[in-house]
This record gives sequence, C-alpha cells and structure tokens, in this order.
Amino acid sequence: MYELQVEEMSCGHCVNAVTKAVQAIDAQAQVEVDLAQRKVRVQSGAELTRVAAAIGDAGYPVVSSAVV
Ligand SMILES: [Cu+2]
Repeated sequence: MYELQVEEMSCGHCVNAVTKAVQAIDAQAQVEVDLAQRKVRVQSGAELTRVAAAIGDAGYPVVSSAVV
C-alpha cells in the first residue's frame, strides 16, 4: 500500500483524474482519495515512483510518498 500527499485536489473531478491517472498505469489499482487530508492511498503492483509520476503528470503535485 502506498500513501501519497498530493496538492491541488479540491473536488470530485480531481479525485476522478487522480484515480484514472493511476489506473492508466495499473488497471487493477485500488485508489482511495481523502480530499480533506489531501492523501491518496493506492494498492497497486506498480512501483511507487511510477504511481507518483502518473499523479504528477496529471497535474497534481506529489509532496511526499511512502510505502505503508
Ligand atoms: Cu477538482
């Protein structure tokens, strides 16, 4: 499980965009977004660096990320 701190997520559209960005590199990925905490939890077989890059490329800056 990965936990990422992600900026500039403000609404359901952002949640969708982040979820789709991760699922574009791993269709099986499970993505959970906590808007209030600006946290994204990801269960995926893809590497954390790839997951973080996908979210960043979608326009949402990843401040920190960790394997939890
Ligand atoms: Cu939004």
